[in-house]
Formats: sequence, C-alpha cells, structure tokens
Amino acid sequence: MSSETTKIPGSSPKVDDLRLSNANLDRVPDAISCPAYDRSSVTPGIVHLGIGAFHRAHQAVVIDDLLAGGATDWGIVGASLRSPDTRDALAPQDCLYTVAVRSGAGTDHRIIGSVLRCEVATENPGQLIARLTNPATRIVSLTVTEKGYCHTPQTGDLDERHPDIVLDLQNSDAPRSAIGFLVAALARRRIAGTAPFTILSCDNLSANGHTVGRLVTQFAALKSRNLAKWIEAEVAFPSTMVDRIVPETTDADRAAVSSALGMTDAWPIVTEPFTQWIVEDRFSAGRPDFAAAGVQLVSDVKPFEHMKLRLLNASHSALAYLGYLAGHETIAATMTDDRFAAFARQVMEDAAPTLAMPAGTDLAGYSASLLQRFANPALHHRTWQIAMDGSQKLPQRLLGTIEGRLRLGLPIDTHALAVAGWMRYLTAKDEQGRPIDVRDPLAPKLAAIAEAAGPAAERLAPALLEVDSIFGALGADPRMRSAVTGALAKLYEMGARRVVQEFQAA
Ligand code: CS2
Repeated sequence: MSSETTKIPGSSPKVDDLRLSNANLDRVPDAISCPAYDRSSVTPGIVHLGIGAFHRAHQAVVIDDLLAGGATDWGIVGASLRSPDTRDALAPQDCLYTVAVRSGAGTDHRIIGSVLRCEVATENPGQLIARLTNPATRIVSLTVTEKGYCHTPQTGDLDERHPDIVLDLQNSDAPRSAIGFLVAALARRRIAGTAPFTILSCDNLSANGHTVGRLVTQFAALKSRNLAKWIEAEVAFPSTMVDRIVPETTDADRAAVSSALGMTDAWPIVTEPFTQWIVEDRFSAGRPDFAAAGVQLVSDVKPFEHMKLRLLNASHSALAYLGYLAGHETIAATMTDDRFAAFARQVMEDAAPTLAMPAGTDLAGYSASLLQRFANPALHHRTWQIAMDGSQKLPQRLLGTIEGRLRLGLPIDTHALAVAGWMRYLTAKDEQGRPIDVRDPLAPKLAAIAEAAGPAAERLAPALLEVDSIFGALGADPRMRSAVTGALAKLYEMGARRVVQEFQAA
C-alpha cells in the first residue's frame, strides 16, 4: 500500500493511509467498476449548481455512462453555493467518489468520474460567473432544493424580499442565489453574443423548468426589460422528473465503502437500485445523447412530475411526519408497521384521481413499486431528513391533491392527516416531550405561530393555515380547516401511531 496519508475527520481510520484518486484507481478491487474512459481527455460542458448527494447519485451517474460512450465534451463542473464541504471532501480525491447501491440483496459499488472539478460559489463568485459565461458551458443544471429558488411556493413567483434576491439585484458580480448567478451569466453571454445555455432544474418542484424559467425572467426583468425578453425568447428551460432515493451519507457509510475500496473515500453516496430521469427535449445549446444512458426524452413532463410528486414525495412526507411522531427513525422502519404502509398506499390512491396520465400508465404498479422502494431495509433514510423544509414541499406534494379532490367533491381526510402531522411536528416537541430539531426556512415564523397558539388543535391548525405563502386560498376553505383541525386534534389526543391505526380501521 502507498504511504500517501490524508486523514479525513469523521472517516474510518482503517483505510486512511490510501485515498481514492486518479493515481490510485488501479488499486481498486476488480469487482468495483471504475470510469471506463480516460478522464484527462474529458472537458466540461455542464455546470451543476448545488452539487450534493442527489446530483452525485443521479445525473452524474448518467453523465458517467455517456462519457464511457464517448461524449467526452460533457464533463461536469460542480458548484456548491455556500458550503465548502463537498469540495473539501472531493478535491483531494480528484473529484472521484463511490456510489454504493444498496438493497436487501447486498451492495454494488461503482466509482464515478464525471465530476471534473468542485467549486464553492461564495469563495470566488467571479470564477463561477466566468465558467457559466464560457461558451463551452452548454447546460447549467440545478439541485438547490426547493428553498434554493427564492420563490413563494404557493404562487411560484420570485420572492423579491428574499435577502439573497435583494442583494443579488444590487450586485451582479458576486451573487448569492442560483437565480442571481444564472442571470448574471446570461446577461454576459447576451452582450458577448454567445448562445445561452439550457437551464435544467432537477429539483422536486411542480413544472420545475417552467418555474425556474419564470423566476429567472422575473429577476432579469427587475434589471433590464431587454434582457428578460432575450431570456424568454432564447433560453430553454426543460422540465424534468428526477427520481432516486438518496439518504444522507453517514460515517458508518463512509467506513463501509472505504473498507470495500481498500482506501478512503471521504464522501461516498449511498442509494437504491432504482433510478429514473424524464426530460423535456428542449435545449438551447445542444445536449448529449441522453437516451443512450436510459433517460426518457418526452415533449411534456408534467404528468410524470405530478405523478411522482403526488405519489412518491407526498407519501414520503406523510410517512416522515407521522412516522417521526410515532418514534420511527427511518422510512424503512416506519414501513415495517403495516398500518403506516397502508397509510402510504392510501395517500397514493387518493392522489390518483387528480392526475391526468397518458393512456396505459400503470399507477397501481407504480404505487406498488414505491412501497417496495420505501421498505428497502438497506437504506437508512431518516424521517427527520425528509421532514425538513416542509413549508417549501407541502404545496406540490400534498396541497395540489387536496385542491384536486375538493374540486371533484371527494373527501380529503388522508391528506389532511398528513398536513396535521406536519403541524404537530413543527411544534418542535415530540409525543414524549423531547425537542424536535425543526429545519425550515420559515422555522422562526412557524415556531412563533405554534408558540402563540399553544398545543390546541382548534387554535394551531387555523393559525398555520393562514400562512399564505404555503396554503394560499386553500387555507381559508372551511372543508380544509375542519379536516385538518380534526386530524390535528386526534394527533394530540391519541398520538400518531394510534391515529394511523384507527384511520385504517375506519
Ligand atoms: C424526499 C426526496 O427528502 C425528501 O423530501 O422525499 O428527496 C425523495 O427521496 C426523492 O425525490 C426521490 O426521488
């Protein structure tokens, strides 16, 4: 073994005398697949904003396949908007990392080489703008999470009072938000006569392409009407449906992967076997042959996006809030309780009538496969992780279905219970009185409402339903108010486990 020593805080001590890197790829055990191409000949074509675990488990794997097929001008430069952690972990290993695909049947490891560089936007915003302005950058993709769009989730409009947007409108040389970077670079490309890149949102937002397009255009219009017009006319914002379950990497994962590799990988990714990417085929400056890597190219992604948000993500959030309250640490643990599994199925069944799917779509089969994926015993996907940022997730996951069912004159009890679970969760005390670490951009505001209302459903539910940026007009609908208040009262009275149990019996 080499004597190269790099100690990574929090990583396994067993294999820390050797670090994953280009130079050490030939020491990786044969059973683990490595990039099947010469990394030194790959050039960047994509800049990805928000290089977290999700991107590395999903899009970067697709690009890795395409690079192996010869599309060598589509390498990725990843940028984190704030935190240096990903760069700090990956730069010393030439941005190589392992994807560990886990199921009940075992783990498959694969080393991904498609990320060529990692940068941190705040450290050198000028460098990132220059990269985005470079004509070689033909696609800018994003996974910045729902809150990274600086918008009002209920309306999909730019939140002009968001502190990052306020700053970015004043300073286009050192933006802080993804929207600020995109517009700063597009403005420069327009002046330079360079064709604009495609903006490819890979976040769980309804009509994510349309939404990011609207936000970029609204922001640009606040700077220059001509720039906004040019963006509207020239920039493609395809919507995408992206799906792969990717729990946060733990120290135990780092240790297990590093031991399989025989060398340290400071930030491997753990995920499930399933992966899906459906993309609208509209690109401003070319694209790789995505279909060759199994990506589905369609003309309208909306039905698939709604299907995923209202079946997968909705039941995920419902399981996260109610499962957490019932004392379950992970989704898989929550699913071992048949009543919770049945509740998740009910969330999906209730969403089905609100969807307009292409003929032949097998929603029952899709739902059954989701339940199996949630039950994957090898994934440690914490309920707490999914519970994060509820204020940004509820509209597209749960509220759209509620509105749809109300329009159809159907009952909304299932989804009202999930919303009540979120309300009970954000009181920040669990059913045993222990503190809950609530993470949400609206946390201070929501906590103040919960504090003022006290633990009484008839005060708390209506007060939270008045948060306009989440609920809009739905919050004032008497059917919504009564269903959510009733469900929250039951949660206080009986606890999540019994409510879910009785819900199934009813
Ligand atoms: C999850 C998603 O964290 C969450 O809110 O619901 O990240 C989910 O795992 C992915 O969308 C699956 O594709």
